[in-house]
Amino acid sequence: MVLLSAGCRSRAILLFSLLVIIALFNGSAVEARIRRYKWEVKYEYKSPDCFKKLAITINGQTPGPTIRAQQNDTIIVELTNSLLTENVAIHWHGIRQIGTPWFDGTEGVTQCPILPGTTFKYEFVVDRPGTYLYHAHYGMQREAGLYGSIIVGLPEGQSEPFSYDYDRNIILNDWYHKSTYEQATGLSAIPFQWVGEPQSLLIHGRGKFNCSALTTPSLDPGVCNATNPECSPFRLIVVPGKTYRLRVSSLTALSALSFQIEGHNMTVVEADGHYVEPFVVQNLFIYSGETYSVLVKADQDPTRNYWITSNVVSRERKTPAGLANFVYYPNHPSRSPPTTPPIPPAWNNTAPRIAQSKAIKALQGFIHTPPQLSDRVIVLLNTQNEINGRRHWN
Ligand SMILES: [Cu+2]
Repeated sequence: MVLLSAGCRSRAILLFSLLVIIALFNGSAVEARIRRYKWEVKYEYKSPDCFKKLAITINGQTPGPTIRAQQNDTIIVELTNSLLTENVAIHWHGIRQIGTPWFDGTEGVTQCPILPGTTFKYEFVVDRPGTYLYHAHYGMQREAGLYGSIIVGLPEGQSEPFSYDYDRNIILNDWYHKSTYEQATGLSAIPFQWVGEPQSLLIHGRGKFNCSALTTPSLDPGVCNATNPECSPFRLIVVPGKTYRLRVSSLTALSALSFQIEGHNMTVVEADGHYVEPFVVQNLFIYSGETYSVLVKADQDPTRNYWITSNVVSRERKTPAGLANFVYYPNHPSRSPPTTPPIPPAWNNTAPRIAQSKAIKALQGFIHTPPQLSDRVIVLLNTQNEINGRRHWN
């Protein structure tokens, strides 16, 4: 037993308290943080592909701001609905919401909608590293531009099982000139009225519609203006010799896409928030709701720029390619590549798409083996029926 005098005891208590404080402080330096966002969601006129229409923005942007966090951080989004006449809810796509199912954002299922003029606070933990998305889960607001990225890095001091110099992010989308209300009216009409192919493919919220192709030209030159800076192409600026981790995700309404960077291979290292055994592709096939990370090395002729393209696959191509620029620093960013954009495999060529699906395997060391035996079996029956002139899927 150790005997301490009163003065010594108080010093010991002080020392102990200090140690506890230091331990807590050190712990909090490497452990989870709280990341707060204040979002205002509203309708604004935007010209993402040079054609002016109402879009839904977050703090004036579509795609919305990127949420960047580290594993186990808490995300707090205070969302104010300024849509005036519409409810809203946001789904955090790929976030497991362990312990917080009420913040999953599926309106009518896990929460009441956020009413116009009100503010709702989402609060959840991002418990896995990787590339995720968020998007509206009310009506067809996602198709009106209410979506964005969630990027979750590893905690300080840990490193990914692959190396790169810079981390960049691109969201792909398709874009219709009809309002989501016109689209929904046709889709639910008897007989069903097909909405048709999208007018444009957007690369990180930017596309280029050929204004002279408007079927009903407008007298108002502002309706479609090819020189509007809002539709200048997205530019990914790269430093020669460096390797980029490019996070590519898609939130299309309809289109399956092929994504390509002219003259550059892409090494797939992550799919939907899981590390995968690396494999190399020229075209990355991506379906709505998917996310990938690819490694791209800027190892081509640095005196010129290159095309980044997105193209429809699975359906006959009626929408022009989405185009962006892969710019080698210090070339001028607005300098167009001297070539024509590369052509992806034919829309109905399924072989490379199947090959990509087959190549996706969990990375050794990161395999979550399912249990050998199931404790419960749930059989789901999917049906398609005509009921009162409408097609129903259940
Ligand atoms: Cu989703």
